[in-house]
Amino acid sequence: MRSWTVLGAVSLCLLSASDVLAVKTHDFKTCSQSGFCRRGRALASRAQAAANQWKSPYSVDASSVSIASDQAKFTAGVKSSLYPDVKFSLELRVHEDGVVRVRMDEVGGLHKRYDEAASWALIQEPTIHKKVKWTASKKDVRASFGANKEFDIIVAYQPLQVTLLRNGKEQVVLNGKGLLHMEHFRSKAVVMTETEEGEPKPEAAAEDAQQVLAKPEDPKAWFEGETEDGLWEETFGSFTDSKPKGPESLSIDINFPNHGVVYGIPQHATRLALPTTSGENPFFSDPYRLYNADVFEYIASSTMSLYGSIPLLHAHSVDSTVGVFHAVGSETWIDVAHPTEKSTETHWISESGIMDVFLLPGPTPEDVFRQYSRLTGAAVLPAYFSLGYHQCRWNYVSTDDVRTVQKRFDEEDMPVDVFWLDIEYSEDHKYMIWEKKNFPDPVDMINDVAALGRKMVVIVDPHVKRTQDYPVYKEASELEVLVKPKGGSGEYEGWCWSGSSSWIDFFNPTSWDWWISLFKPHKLDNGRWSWIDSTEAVHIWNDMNEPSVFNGPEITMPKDNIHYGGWEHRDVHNINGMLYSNLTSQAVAARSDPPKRPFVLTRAFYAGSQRFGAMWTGDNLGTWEHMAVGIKMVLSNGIAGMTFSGSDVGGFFGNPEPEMLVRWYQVGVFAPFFRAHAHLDTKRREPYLLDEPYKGIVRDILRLRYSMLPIWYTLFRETSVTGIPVLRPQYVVFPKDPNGFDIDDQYYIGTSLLVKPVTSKGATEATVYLGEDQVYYDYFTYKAYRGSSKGKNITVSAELYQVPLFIRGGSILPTRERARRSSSSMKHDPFTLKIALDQQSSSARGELYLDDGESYDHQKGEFVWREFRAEKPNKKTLRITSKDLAAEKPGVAVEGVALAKFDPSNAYAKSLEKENVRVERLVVLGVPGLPKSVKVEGSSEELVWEYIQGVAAGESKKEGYTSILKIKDPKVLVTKDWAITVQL
Ligand code: NBV
Repeated sequence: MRSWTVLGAVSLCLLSASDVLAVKTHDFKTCSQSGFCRRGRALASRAQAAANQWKSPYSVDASSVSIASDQAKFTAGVKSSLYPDVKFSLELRVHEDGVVRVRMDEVGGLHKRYDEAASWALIQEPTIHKKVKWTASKKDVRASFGANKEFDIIVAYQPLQVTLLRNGKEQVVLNGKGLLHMEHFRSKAVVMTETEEGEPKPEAAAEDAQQVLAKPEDPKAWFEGETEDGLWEETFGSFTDSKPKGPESLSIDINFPNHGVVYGIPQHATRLALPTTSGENPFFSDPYRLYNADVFEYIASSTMSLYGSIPLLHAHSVDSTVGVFHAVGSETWIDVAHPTEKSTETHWISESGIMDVFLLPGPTPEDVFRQYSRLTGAAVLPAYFSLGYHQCRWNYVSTDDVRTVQKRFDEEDMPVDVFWLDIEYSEDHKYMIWEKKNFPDPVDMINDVAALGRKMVVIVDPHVKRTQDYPVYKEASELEVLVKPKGGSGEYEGWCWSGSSSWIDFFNPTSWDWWISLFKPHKLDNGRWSWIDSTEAVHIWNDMNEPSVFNGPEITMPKDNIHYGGWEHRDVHNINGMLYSNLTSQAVAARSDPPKRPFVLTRAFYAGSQRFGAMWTGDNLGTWEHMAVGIKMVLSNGIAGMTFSGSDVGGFFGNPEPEMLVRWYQVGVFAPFFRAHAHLDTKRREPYLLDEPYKGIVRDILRLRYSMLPIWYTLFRETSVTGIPVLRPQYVVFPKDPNGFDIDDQYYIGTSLLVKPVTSKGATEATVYLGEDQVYYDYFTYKAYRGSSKGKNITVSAELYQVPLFIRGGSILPTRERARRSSSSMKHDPFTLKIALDQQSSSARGELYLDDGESYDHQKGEFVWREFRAEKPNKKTLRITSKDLAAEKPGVAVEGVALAKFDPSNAYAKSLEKENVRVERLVVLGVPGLPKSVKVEGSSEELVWEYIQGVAAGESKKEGYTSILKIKDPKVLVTKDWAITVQL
């Protein structure tokens, strides 16, 4: 193993990646190697050992409680009995939607704690409830809220404890176990000795000597321990963190006495329902760590940090779902325990920052999603092309290579929307500067790709090569917008792909307009550099933004580096990467006038990153285990807002055998972000290189994706308004079915499609859980399966060419079935409606949302939003209708704006009408008998239809091939209201 520190001036690109990048778990801290985590856990162990004797030293000063008369907010002073001179402030607010915000800070301390995490995560300052009133008594202050006053929030004074209840039942309890500890700022005690001449001098302590903190009988000893532990300096490997402000960690227990499962706090490679890390026989020995990190060859089951961090947890039970969001940007560790099957205890330990906890009261998963997205924003409505298939590898090595890959896709009739360029397109890894030898004609290449309606995505990493001939560095240096080293002067220098590098400090507002202008594909008036040899068809990939620093501690930036405002990197580490994708997405949008929707892929993320684009799960391995865990990670990212998420198809490392590659495509096709990618050292594996039958299977998978684009896009409209993720785990769709709480290898796309990708070698069958008494139709064969109200497993065939995908009875899905080369060529294609009748009522419902897919005109009302229904008004009639949803719900149609009125004949809708965009086929599944006639209402003409006899939806005991009614070309427009009547 070669260590980064000995690389010196050797340019990293001279070495092969596998040669230099043997980073393993020992490059990253465990809790016991991190001072504040160790202290936090030690405090928890002392509390546990002391059992009932343990008492939190923190209490609310009753005389200081101040209640705002006109709004649901109160403030109070908090004291710790251990440090009577130290002052803390507490503030509670109830928001309009019932979210409770709890903030605690140290006041008048030696330094200020970092309190800006929420300002980066939140979309706006939440509105405080006007009607909720706090009432204070001698022992607590409390308020009731909710439609029926079902929620109570109680702040007990002595000790400080915050409890949220619903209908008298405890939902969330803060500091119920007494682990709250906000380490106040203090001066370092200097132990003095004497020089030989008798002069006083500070004692030189041995590197790891522990200072006595308190005598055993001192109450500080039982709370904080007897010895100082890593308060003032910390060494890990060859790195020393100088901790100039000393200890400032924050720990708090957040418990859910009535919720037995927790989900969220991505990103970790583990199951969706988080396994325990403490209590009896914990599954993992370390807490879940949130510290954005570039972990090479990450482990498929671990609590180790990965590239992104979202401090949002869902706690779930059959009765309710609640959420906790802690707006903290520093390294955070979270222990999870289940003292009983029906309860959960969590312990959050953060290195710095204030306590800024949001309690999301639910009580359904959907409510929690809405509450969280009102805080941090919903996922952006993506550019339509970005939902297509993305072809990437490290690297397509020349402009001609890109052209050939495009040609091969077309020759093999494989649809694709985007070709990607990894770091080797750039000269010496100076991003945006083309390497001239192999990329002599970049604009021609981009135009060749764009001529066929496709796009390119090009990587722009955040490390900036420190050389004056790189305009990005030169200008950043002149503007003084680079991150500073410890002490706060000069430019921080570290190593990355570009050799000696610096990093732009996006916390510095001076960097913002400048960064945005760099991406303009034309010359700038101010004489500064801009990317003129690029075009609007280029979108951006932000990698390495944890940030990854090859010679830094834990492959990232030293914590004592300094950002704008004098904040240390430790305070903002987890937020840092989000600012990069935020600014990049603004830059990509601003290239055109009026702006167009940008596509930016980010590796690092934080709460709120969903507003700026997509993410992927980083450098996975080409193993079955990684394939399987990728699904769980994508689900987990989704419930924490990052719904536009996917994993590298094929696995980044390794050379998957054809069977594995096929299965990996079957996983990727059902992820919101669908991209194949591969490491520099791997063999080429573009899908057209496969032999038959694999090639044909993958072609069908790619075509399946394209046929389903309307479904994905319609779901993205919903998520961009409600925050409800596109992929929904079993517990989200069936929150009251405990059998589904642990299920994370199958999931729903929206609420209409159930998928169970196959992730094991040699599989020929799969078991699928149906959590309701409903009919499920095989998407491909239309075979009907029946669930049960108690839940039921069915076994289905899953040969290599098959992937278990079901349409849930009661749904209508719009698809576009004509095979095309890319999404842009499908714009005016007709639709097929797949109508899956419900078992009980033989009815069905679905939606279709469409807009131009690239501009922001949808925010001005340029779109089409339809509702399709199938209903049986009487035994003899089945009526299928299309109606305008947007006119009915103008205020909730699209993200960002509340349209007062919707014009159904807006210019976009007219353009579809002009092109005669219609429904060309309806496939009705489960029809209860041979129809007598099928007509469009208002017309006497009998439509062309075909009926295949089989099991009807309502024959609840029967499985097997379903009855199908195929209606051919009814010539009904997608923009118009219409009805088709089937006489039975
Ligand atoms: O830019 C090279 C790679 C990229 O292909 C990959 O997707 C990223 O996750 N990058 C990491 C840097 C080096 C990985 C060994």
